[in-house]
Amino acid sequence: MKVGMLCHASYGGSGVVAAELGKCLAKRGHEVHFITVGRPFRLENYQKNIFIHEVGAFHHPLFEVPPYFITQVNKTLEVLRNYDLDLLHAHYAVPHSLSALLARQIFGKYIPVITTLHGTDTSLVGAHQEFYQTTRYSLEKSDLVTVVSSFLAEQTRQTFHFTGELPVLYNFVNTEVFKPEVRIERKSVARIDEAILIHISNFRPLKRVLDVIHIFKGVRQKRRARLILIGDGPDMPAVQKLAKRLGLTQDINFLGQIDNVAPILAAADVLLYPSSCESFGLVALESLSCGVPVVAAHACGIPEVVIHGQVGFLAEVGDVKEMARYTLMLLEDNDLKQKISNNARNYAISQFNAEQWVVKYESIYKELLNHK
Ligand code: GMT
Repeated sequence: MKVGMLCHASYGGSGVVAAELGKCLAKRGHEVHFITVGRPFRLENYQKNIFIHEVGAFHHPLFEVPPYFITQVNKTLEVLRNYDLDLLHAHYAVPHSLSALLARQIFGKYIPVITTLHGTDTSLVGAHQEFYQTTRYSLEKSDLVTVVSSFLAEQTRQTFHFTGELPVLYNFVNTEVFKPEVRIERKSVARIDEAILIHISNFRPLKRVLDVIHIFKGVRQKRRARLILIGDGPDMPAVQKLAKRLGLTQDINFLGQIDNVAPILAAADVLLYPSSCESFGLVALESLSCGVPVVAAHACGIPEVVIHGQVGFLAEVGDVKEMARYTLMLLEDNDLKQKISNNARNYAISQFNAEQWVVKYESIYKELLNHK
């Protein structure tokens, strides 16, 4: 098959899922054409069967902001005309779903359009007044809409009064990249007597990185520990200020944006993931795949990924005391930590391995093409 994949290239789970799906499909012999602004960060190297078509930014004094939507439709149309694609797969509804539908209409020949919803496209962006009608329209007109969790299916039904099918295709992980064996030496990031806690996100308010600092404070009061923060974003200044106020700056490694997180993640003892909502929580899955237990909030789709008591622990959103207690429990009981860590790795391999979910995407594509 020849697949046109529309996705965001910036840091974020939806772009990661699109890139990983594209890589797996390409390995399975399909031709994958990414249509994005820039190179999705998980598409590092040249790979056979993968093509990247860059949506340019058109600057003109007349436009206060470059009209991204129109340039993306044009680029998609150009790819449709030159590469004889079989289908278009839009990751993240806004605006990719609508871009794919409009490009198909201008192309004048029917090919299936699949939209995969990732979470914020439904909950934050799509539901916003300015985007609501167009997002709803693009869901109604897509040939198939898939979601990354049951939580997101329910939320989409409620928000958009969507009555069509909404198959859940869980996100997946490359368990050969995210595995315990790739870990860096602990002593390269922490002192020998320090437990290592880690958090990775885009530091948006929804990620509650301030909670991470409070949880760390709770742990740090009881034992030596180091917090590794990966990523950057709007809450970074507040996080740095709080860390300073609590006297924790010396115990925190602020690493900023890092592309290849697996070796550092795998060296950690616990991932702290207190988001107020995650439709799925890809970072949590990557952590489980590395055999690193997750302490998270019981919110939205997170319990579908992090099974409480088996691969990590969940507490109510904002309950930093309980999250610190769970973290300490793991750090202080070696047998428990080892058991949860083994469970986590096995669970990621059996439930969320890339192969299993990519085959599902492939069969959905085939089904749509058979009904063409
Ligand atoms: O979480 C973000 O801010 C980024 C966002 C995205 O679209 O890239 O992540 C969403 O999609 C990921 C991949 O499907 C999910 O793992 C994240 O849970 C989801 N984020 C939210 O629902 C907040």
